[in-house]
Amino acid sequence: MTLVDTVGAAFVERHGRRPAGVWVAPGRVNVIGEHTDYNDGFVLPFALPHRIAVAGTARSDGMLTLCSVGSDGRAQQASPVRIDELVPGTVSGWAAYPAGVAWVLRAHGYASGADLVLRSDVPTGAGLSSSAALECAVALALLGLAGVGPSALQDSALQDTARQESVPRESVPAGPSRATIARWAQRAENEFVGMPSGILDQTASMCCTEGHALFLDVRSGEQEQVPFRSIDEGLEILVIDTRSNHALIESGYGDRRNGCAKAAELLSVPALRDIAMAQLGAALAELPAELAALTRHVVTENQRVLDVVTALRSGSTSAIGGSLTASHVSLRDDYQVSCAELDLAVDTAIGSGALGARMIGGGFGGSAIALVRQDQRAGIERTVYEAFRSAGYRSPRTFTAVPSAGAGQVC
Ligand code: GAF
Repeated sequence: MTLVDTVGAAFVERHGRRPAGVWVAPGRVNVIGEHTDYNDGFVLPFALPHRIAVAGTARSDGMLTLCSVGSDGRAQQASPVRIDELVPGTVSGWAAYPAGVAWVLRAHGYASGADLVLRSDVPTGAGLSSSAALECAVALALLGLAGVGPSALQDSALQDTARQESVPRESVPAGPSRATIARWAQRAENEFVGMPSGILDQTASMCCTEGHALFLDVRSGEQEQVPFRSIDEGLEILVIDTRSNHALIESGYGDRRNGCAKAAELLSVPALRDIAMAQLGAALAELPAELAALTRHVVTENQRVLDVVTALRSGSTSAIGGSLTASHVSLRDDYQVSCAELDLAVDTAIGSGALGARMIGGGFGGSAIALVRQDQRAGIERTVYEAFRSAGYRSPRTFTAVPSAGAGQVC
């Protein structure tokens, strides 16, 4: 059974009727552009085929019920909440993400109640953006049940998804754009859940399209779908989920974000995005060492995104390996958000033939990606598993990442 069939069946089992619709939203890998989003910079994610599916039906009493079905088929039911009584701090755990989305949508006039059943195959805690996928899938479900759809839905993405699932799609009246829904989902995470994340993950989930990486200029909001055809060059993006998760995830992220804001203030610019490569030396001289290191990462990482986009536009995926590895070194040494497991994954992949590799996401655990030749992938995976075993770490999970469709309604 597909993810969509499973969530539909779980809905019928729980509610005794078919759902009015099923909506999906994917996790992501970020090719490059890490910790640049909250500095008004550039990012380049692509969507994974791994998704969260939400089956739902509207309720007329303003209540939101949530049930999450695990891969073992076990259901976790959250306490029902009344949407017009939601305030930050009233819901905790996984249910805070969907409740936060309902809270934001209510502020924008979309306040209908709903029964939602969720099922995911996005690995959690792996730095692959399962939280944003959850927020985006729930946002689309609640909007769809309220009778609106995002006005800028790229039908190609939807049709791809519908085709994969072989199910028809209902059309709904236009509503907010995909980029707007991404911002609403981010607001739910920032203000309701309390995690000060940037806009990378939600935009990736809402706006990516099959076969492309999404080049996003966070300041202007401008987007470009850049063809990501590594396969034409016999190359793959191998994801190595280290299955490590260190305690610093939230505090470390917030500290770096505050550090960047402080550095921008000391340099009298609105954001570190405003420091050009040519000004970097002079800027660093004005900053205390710790803030200089953060600034060096952000400024050089923005340049690496531009370099990678240039290479991809000219159809040369093999040329991006050096930038990926340079990004990892910068995140490890200057930004200090890597960890022993991520470094081992990256070093081992490169040592066994990868063209480049880097940690992705917020850091302190989670996943790395490696650009590998297809015919070397199995050998590189074996070497990585062996290195983790020798180091006494949990066995990692690996898979090849294929640029996939963004969020949409599938039936
Ligand atoms: C996390 C955040 F959610 C993103 O906004 C981004 O800052 C990323 O870490 C680092 O690039 O995924």
